[in-house]
Order: sequence, then C-alpha cells, then structure tokens
Amino acid sequence: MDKKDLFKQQGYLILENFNSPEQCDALMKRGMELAEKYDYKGHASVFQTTEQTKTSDDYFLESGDKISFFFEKDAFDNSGQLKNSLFKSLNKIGHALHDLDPVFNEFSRSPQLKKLAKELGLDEYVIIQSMLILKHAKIGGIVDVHQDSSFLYTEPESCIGFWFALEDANTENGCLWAKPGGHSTSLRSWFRRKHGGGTEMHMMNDVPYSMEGMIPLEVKKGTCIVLHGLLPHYSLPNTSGKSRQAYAIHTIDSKADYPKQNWLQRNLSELKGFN
Ligand SMILES: O=C(O)CCC(=O)C(=O)O
Repeated sequence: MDKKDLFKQQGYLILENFNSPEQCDALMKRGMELAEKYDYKGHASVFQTTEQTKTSDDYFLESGDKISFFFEKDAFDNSGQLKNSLFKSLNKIGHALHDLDPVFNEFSRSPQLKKLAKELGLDEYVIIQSMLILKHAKIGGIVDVHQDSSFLYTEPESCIGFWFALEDANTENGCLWAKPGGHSTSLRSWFRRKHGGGTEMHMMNDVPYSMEGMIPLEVKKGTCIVLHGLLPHYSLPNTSGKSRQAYAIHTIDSKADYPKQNWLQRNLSELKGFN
C-alpha cells in the first residue's frame, strides 16, 4: 500500500529516519537560542490544553504571525517567580517559526518534506502554524485528546499535521497516542474567537471520544508522524527525567474556506506551502 492509501486508512503515518540527528539537533539548538533572547516580563502566557479558554489572552491570540513563548502551568512558584531556568519552564514556542526564523523555515521546507507532500497530493496546501513543543523532563504537561481540525477549522475540513520527533518519544516521556482508523469520525468541536473578545470551544458533537484502542506512537528521534485533522490524539505528562522535544507544523488546503472566527489569524494571501 502506498503512503497516501495508508494515511487514508489509518489516519496517520509513521516515517522513520525522516530527519537526520543533526537536523533535529540544529532545530533544538535554535529553539534554545530563541528562548534565551526572550524577555518574558509582563506577559507570561501559560499554555494548557485542559483549560484552553483560560489561556486565551491577547498574547496567545496575537501569536499567529509571531514567535511567541508559552509557559508550563507549573513553571511559577506562589510568588510568581520561575522555579527553573526560562527555557526549562517553557511548554512551547509558536506559531510562525516556519515563516520567521531561517532555521525553522529550512526544516519546514526540506527536500524530503516537499517529496512527501507531493506523494500525499498536497500541492495546494499551505503551512499555517508551527510549534516547537518542549515537553521538558518532569514538568512537560498533558496535551488533552483533541482533533487538530478543531484548532485549524476549514470548510471543508482539510487540516494535516506533521509532527517531528526531535528526541526519542516513548511512554516514559510522553509520546503521542492515537487509534489506527480513529479519524473515521466527525469533528467534535471548534475552538474559535467569541464576539466581544476571548475564545470558546464550540461543540458540534457532544459524544466523548472513545479511548478504546488508543495506542502509544513510540518513535525514535528523526521520525515524522503525519496526522489527519480528524484523528483524536493526545500525549500524557512527561514525568520522566528525559525531555521529549518535538516540532509540529500544521497545514491546510489553500482552496478551503478559513473563517475569521478561527483563533489563529494570518494574512491568508501571505501563506506559503512547502516550497
Ligand atoms: O507533542 C505533543 O505532545 C502533542 C502535539 C499535538 O497534539 C499536535 O501537534 O497536534
């Protein structure tokens, strides 16, 4: 079965040795450099998927075309001071790394990714979002079960995610979990801007996700996981002593309608694909 058919059937693809260890290391090094230059005073923004609406401050809502920094919920002590170094306190960096930083741009538009996008028939797709997900040892938080199309809603549904393991990811340090074929379902919710400010999780289907059949996607550094926008997936907290950095880009069909209510707003005419 070719990649396109397997993706259609399974809702995800696991591609080992997609990036070299050197490419992974260069991206992690760049992430650390960006964090070192970041002066967070005044607008610390916490990222939590379990209480998404609380994180919807202006900093978050304006991060679509910027390089912004989001903290773990347990990063601060009672007096508001960071418990660890700034880098070790971050949950993720996003959401336009792929367009604004040369190192992330190169990784996001690598020859192997261009080839994969062709194989999957994504000629009209554009990269709308990127995130360096840090999932640091001991502090990296849970990412609640979700469908990526809830956060990058298009009509018709089109979101496809590419998740790159920059380090080994396993059940110890909080790998991804998903169910083969789990994308054969409808979209549960739409995370969107509310009239008058803030955001809401608008429910389209209240039936809870079935967690039966979810399996850990344990992968080695350098693996690329392609995720269908309707595939429910999640990751557990990293309680281990090993970090689990990953880089994710999310893509949409440029021909689909991208509503103004979507939380992430970009100048759509500026969006670029894999070239
Ligand atoms: O890296 C993780 O733990 C979760 C990432 C994820 O769910 C996503 O990129 O959609």
